Amino acid sequence: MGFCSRVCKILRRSKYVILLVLVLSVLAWIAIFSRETVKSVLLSSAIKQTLTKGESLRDKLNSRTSAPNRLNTPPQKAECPQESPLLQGPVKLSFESSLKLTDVESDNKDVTEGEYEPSDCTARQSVAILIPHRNRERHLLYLLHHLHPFLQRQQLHYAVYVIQQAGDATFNRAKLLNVGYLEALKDYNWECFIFHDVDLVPENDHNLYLCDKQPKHLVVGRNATGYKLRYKGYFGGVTALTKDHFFQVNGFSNAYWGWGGEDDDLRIRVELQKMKIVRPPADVARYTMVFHKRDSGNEINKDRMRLLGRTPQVWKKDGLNSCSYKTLSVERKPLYVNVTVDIGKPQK
Ligand code: UDH
Ligand code: MN
Repeated sequence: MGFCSRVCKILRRSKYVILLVLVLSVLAWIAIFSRETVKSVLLSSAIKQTLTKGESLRDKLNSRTSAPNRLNTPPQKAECPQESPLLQGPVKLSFESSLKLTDVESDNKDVTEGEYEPSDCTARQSVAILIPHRNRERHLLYLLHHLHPFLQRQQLHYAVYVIQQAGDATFNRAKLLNVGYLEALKDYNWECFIFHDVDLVPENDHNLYLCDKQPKHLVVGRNATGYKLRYKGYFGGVTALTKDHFFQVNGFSNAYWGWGGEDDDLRIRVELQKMKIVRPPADVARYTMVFHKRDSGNEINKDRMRLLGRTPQVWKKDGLNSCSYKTLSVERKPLYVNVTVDIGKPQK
């Protein structure tokens, strides 16, 4: 018997065993392969989930942009339309002495800790509203009552910050607004800031609380001035500057204690940067100022003309980068974030 026939005999005898081994190994391969496939499908969906989670977290914390496509994932909601379908135009304002904070809170259930975002579309901008404040509770109530629905009709993602000057030293509107900017940015990367007097209530929701390419002045007219611009170059009351505009001019000066001048100082800073102030049409940029007398602690700043003269020389070192303050509390109330701050007092 030759070598071949012996081998052939063995092979013939064990052919069923070999066949069995072959079939089993094929089955084993199929099993292993399909487990790997299931595993990899599960894994990739887990990664995807983590990424989306990370993305929304980062969004929340820092890097929301108005760009529709973030991290190459399709946006969850379509961007809100260029013009909100909810706008009403001129609205009738009411200032009822019976109005209570709890009423305004229950009218605005979709606002949490002062923040709101449309549920059915992605807002075109994220806007922080900064209100300098001391001892004007009634005005604040009227403003919140009108402003929350107004901003919601504009389909904005926004939050309201009230920056409360502690103590009874002379009032400093500009420094409070610098503090508001710095504190609000700790919460979220707001791209647009509205610097807003507490007593000015907008009359027409086509006056958009959005930032433009250039700094925007929103108070062309008010009841108290016959709806005319107070003077050429007036840049007070309510203004809208992007995060970058405001950073570029080093914010407001911290040196204006008492009434007047700080808004003109900001205009000078803006002009020094070759930016151009824009305004909405006069029939839209209308406000009602709740009547008030001059507050004690906010007397006319007699030094303001001198200060305005030195703005071109000092703006780089007097502003956001030199704004020293002590935050006493940050209270997250239903309709606004209340930042109470010690900003010191004027130097002699
Ligand atoms: N503010 C306070 N508390 C104060 C002072 C000022 O909250 O004690 C804030 C508030 O947001 C106010 C803003 O700073 O809207 C500007 O101050 P203002 O309203 O006193 O300034 P305005 O130019 O008034 O409106 C000037 C004096 C009023 C004279 C009245 C005579 N008709
Ligand atoms: Mn006022």
